[in-house]
Amino acid sequence: MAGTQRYLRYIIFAFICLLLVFFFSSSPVPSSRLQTASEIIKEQGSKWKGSSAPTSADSGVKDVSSQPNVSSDKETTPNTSGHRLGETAPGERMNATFVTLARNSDVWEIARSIRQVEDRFNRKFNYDWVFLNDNDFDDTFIKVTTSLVSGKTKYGKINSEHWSFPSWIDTNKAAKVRDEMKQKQIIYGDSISYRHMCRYESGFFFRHPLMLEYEWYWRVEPSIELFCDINYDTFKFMAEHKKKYSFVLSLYEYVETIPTLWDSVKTFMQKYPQHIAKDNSMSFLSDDDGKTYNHCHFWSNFEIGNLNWLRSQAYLDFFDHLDKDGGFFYERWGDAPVHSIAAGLMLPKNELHFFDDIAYYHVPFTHCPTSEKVRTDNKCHCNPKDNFDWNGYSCTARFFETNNMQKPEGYEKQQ
Ligand SMILES: Nc1nc2c(ncn2[C@@H]2O[C@H](COP(=O)(O)OP(=O)(O)O)[C@@H](O)[C@H]2O)c(=O)[nH]1
Ligand SMILES: [Mg+2]
Repeated sequence: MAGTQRYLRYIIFAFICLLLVFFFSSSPVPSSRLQTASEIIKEQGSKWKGSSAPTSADSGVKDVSSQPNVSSDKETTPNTSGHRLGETAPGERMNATFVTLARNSDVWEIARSIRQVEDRFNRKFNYDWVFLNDNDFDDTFIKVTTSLVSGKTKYGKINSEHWSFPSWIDTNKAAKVRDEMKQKQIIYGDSISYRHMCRYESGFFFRHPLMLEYEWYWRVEPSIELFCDINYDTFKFMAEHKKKYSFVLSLYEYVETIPTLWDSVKTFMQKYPQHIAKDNSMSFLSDDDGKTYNHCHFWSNFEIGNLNWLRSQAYLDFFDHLDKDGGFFYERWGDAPVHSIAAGLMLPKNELHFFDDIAYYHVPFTHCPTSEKVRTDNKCHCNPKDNFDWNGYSCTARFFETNNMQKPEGYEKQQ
């Protein structure tokens, strides 16, 4: 009997404990805990700027897309730009192509670049794309790139004569230079293939059989980004405004890679005065009227340009002259200063163009339009703080001064 009573006491005690635990853990009950599903939807709806909050008579879910102009909510901003996904721009196309030099191993990085170029520009224009390589492109490269490009894709192998040491180069001397540059930790200083690449981009890509049928090119490298919509035909712009060469970023070249380039340029100018344009951009390239090079150049990983100019006698004489001097191998001349000096000296300055509205990134620099209006009009997603244009290492201010162009509003704040 006493045992049964003890059990009863234990059970009552345990029951009281359970009641106390329940009381403290659930009291007081916040009213939000008791919201119904429709109330939750209503709350979410009022936080969503693009819609007006549903009234109590509503079901709680509204199809805002079917009534674009009826909202009284002043935070609603209807999209008034005329461009919609999937639209192809009407009108004639130019005789133009994208061109990319790449290895098979670059496939995923060039895929990223292509996707950006297509999304921001080429899905509306469907220009062709030529891929060049010193080896055969493999099936993966061809399959991936073909699937991404909206125009025709073409794949070319580079003639080995254009990707090897020319007969007049002393390969022992070149090897010694590479060793020295390696010691000095100069970027790509010990690379043979990088030198072939720079020489090829300087003197041969525009002569590849696949390129001969085109008049205009847009160079694209792996891993670039485009930040703004480009809603007009940039090739047509070049033609209509009589432009031959264009850029988005400019900077000072690493002097160790081109110690004698300007000497070679000066002997070219003496030998071929007929190739030098009267109204040239010498003040962009030199601070002492041509005695020395200030190392300013347009960054050639982005270029839109005229292939006939590169195939002109003037440019070919320029390239041959530089090539004979051997600096592609005895130093590490880049195609950026080579193209830039050629454009700066052999084209009248009004044939060069700065594409401010093509916002662009190639590691480690960004061009983001200074003007807020340009950025919003073109749906740009770059951070204006990243813009390199007015940085002390950029030459773009010098380009503006050479061409008496007015710098955009707000440039001082980005210096
Ligand atoms: N086929 C081929 N393309 C190359 C080679 N080296 C560089 N490239 C391409 O040449 C361009 C410049 O090379 P990249 O590595 O981007 O040089 P960086 O931008 O100066 O650092 C890119 O389009 C590369 O894909 C090479 O050995 N073979
Ligand atoms: Mg690159």
